[in-house]
Amino acid sequence: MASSDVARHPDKGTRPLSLAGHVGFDSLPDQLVNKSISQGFCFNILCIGETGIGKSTLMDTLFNTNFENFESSHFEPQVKLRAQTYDLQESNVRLRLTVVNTVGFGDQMNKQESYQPVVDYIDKQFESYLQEELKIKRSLHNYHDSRVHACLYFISPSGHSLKSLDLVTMKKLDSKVNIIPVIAKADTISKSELHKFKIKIMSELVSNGVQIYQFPLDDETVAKVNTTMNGHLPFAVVGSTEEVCVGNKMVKARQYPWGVVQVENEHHCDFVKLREMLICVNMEDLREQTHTRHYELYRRCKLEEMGFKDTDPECKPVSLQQTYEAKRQEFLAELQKREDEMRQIFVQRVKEKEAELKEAERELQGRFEQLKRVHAEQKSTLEDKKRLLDEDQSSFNKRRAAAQLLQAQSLTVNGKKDKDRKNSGFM
Ligand SMILES: Nc1nc2c(ncn2[C@@H]2O[C@H](COP(=O)(O)OP(=O)(O)OP(=O)(O)O)[C@@H](O)[C@H]2O)c(=O)[nH]1
Ligand SMILES: [Mg+2]
Repeated sequence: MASSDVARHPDKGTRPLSLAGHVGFDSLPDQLVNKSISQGFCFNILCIGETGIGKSTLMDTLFNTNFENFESSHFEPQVKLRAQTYDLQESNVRLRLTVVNTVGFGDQMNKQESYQPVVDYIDKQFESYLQEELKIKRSLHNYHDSRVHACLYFISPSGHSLKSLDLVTMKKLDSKVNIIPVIAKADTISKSELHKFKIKIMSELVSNGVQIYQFPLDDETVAKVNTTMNGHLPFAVVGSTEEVCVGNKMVKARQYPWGVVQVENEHHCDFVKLREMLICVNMEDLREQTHTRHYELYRRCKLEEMGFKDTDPECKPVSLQQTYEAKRQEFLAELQKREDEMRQIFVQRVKEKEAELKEAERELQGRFEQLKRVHAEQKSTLEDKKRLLDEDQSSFNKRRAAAQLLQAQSLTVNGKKDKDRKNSGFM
């Protein structure tokens, strides 16, 4: 082999080699196409827009069918999302399409939280995918991917400016989904007004830092058309499933007393541009951007929230195993710390309780001592009283005995006197 043939690749240590004959791996792109066709595709569109702005009509017009449509009332207490999935087929390509519609968007008096259900819906689909990816037994090949690939944001054809609800919602969503803004019911606005309105919308989006989806320019086969189409954003669309006879052809159109607005006529509106860009040219890029940009961001934030990192503080690479082990140690240390704290709290409580009990015991002892003292004092008082009583009694007894003696003596004396008197009488 010539030395020029074995020149090493400067970065990866690989070297280009030429083949002496046909091998067959040039069929890889065809294999990929065949596999994709047999697997089928999936695409999910989210339509955000006020009630009755023309979301369902545009979807029906875009996919040339009649999806299940539910007319919403203007009295929904809060914004909801309704998703419906359909299996479509065009020649031998199967497409599982999910259309998600906002219900009650912009109908509440307080619109501050109107974007939240939309954000939650998008995050929920990312979360489901992440959970599937993190499973031990993954089945991503037959997983129904419900992540939103494209968000059609319907702007009311006021001709004035974007509403603050539009700006806030798009700002909240631009890092989560590919936003394609469209001016709805563009047949209700004059051509010159529409031109100014488009410029106004784009400048408002730029000044508010809202990142809308840009048709990609990296694939040179579509770079030219995508560059042109980026300049037409936001697309001014008209939807209709009604067929009207124009010339000798039946076309989708909206018929008015003064004329006919043809949906697919590029002089009348941008419907064809939207269909081309969304379905024919960039559907795969929308799917890819969803996976590589928006989902990746969600995944990264979620894993970082969970404590996973690619590098340590010294910027050295850290494996999942190391992160897991570090987290486990951190968790165990935290657990130990909590256990120690709880033990300390327990000991402290026991000490406090013991002190409380001792205090109560001391109090009781004090009261008991006092009662004992009172009791002793009362006892000695009573004993004093008893002694006095006894003394009184004994002196009384003495006096009584003396009185009795006196009495007895006086009786004896009187008796003798009587006897003497009697004796003297006889004499
Ligand atoms: N002038 C005009 N009217 C339209 C257009 N698209 C839809 N409409 C009309 O607007 C009304 C509401 O259209 P829908 O497609 O049901 O609107 P929606 O946004 O799906 O409504 P909800 O699902 O109830 O929120 C219907 O009467 C449509 O015929 C349009 O491009 N131009
Ligand atoms: Mg609808």
